[in-house]
Amino acid sequence: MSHPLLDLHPDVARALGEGRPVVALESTIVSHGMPWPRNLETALAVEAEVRAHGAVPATIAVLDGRLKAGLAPGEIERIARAGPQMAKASRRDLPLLVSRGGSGATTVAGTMIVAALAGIRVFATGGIGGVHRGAETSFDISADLQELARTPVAVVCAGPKSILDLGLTLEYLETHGVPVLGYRTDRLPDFFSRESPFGVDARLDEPTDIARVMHAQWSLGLTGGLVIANPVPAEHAMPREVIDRAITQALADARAQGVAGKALTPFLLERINALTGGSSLAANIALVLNNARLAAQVASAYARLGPA
Ligand code: PSU
Ligand code: MN
Repeated sequence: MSHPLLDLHPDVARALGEGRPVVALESTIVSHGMPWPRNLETALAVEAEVRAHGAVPATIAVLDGRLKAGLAPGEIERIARAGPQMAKASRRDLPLLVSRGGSGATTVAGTMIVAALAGIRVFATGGIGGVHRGAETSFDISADLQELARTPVAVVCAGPKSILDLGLTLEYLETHGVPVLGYRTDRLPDFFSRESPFGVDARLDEPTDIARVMHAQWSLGLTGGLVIANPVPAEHAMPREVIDRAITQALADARAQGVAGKALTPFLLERINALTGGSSLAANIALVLNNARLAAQVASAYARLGPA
């Protein structure tokens, strides 16, 4: 699909025109989710993983006022080098960046919006935003959830990170009619570990089964997205006590320093990386690659089903 504010990378435009599989990738994970230079290495490796599994990667961002679906390596490097200096672009930030000619790295919500404009239906990331712990007083609920409620893109992730309130996140998704599908699991993975105390709506064991649910959802005119929860590979899962201790400490630090709003999630991610001495970074990289692979398989299966 073309839009006057959107630039499609030529490879992405060609694949979409020919009905071949494309996988959207977010850029906040590059700017705010990982430190330089591992962020650049990972972003390039994730693109390669998508290609190796038969799909075309479309990393999404806003650069100099233009929405971009598919970046050149130099553009990914620009975002990676800028790190947290780059604006974090969710739904409410897009109009400001576009009107000012600004640049921003897109969150899950921002990426879904641009992917949908481009006609891309599958998106791979690490973890989604959700309902924060204490949201009953802070009202901090990620715009990612509202986007999943309204925008037709399937998001492959390793589950919501347990910095969030997983139970409330699932309640929100249920209220808004967003299916939460477990890939080869009955339990909701919580990013660093393969299982949380919560279940998923359905377990699906093959990418084709997932593609069929997407196709049915959109054929029915149900316009929102889906969560495809793919557990971290077993060899990279982190011991529950280690990660719980880091999360408790990170949340206490955020409270003590009065961190809130859009700064909260990046602050918690960075603190957890620091407190776990880099082992959480290794897990993060492994699970993003794992999600890129599944997303490429789902996009391929979805492309075979034809338009919904
Ligand atoms: N959770 C993670 N890793 C991430 C993010 C969340 O485990 O990188 C990023 C994603 O870009 C997500 C955003 O869309 O944080 C959510 O931010 P907020 O809670 O401010 O909506
Ligand atoms: Mn928030």
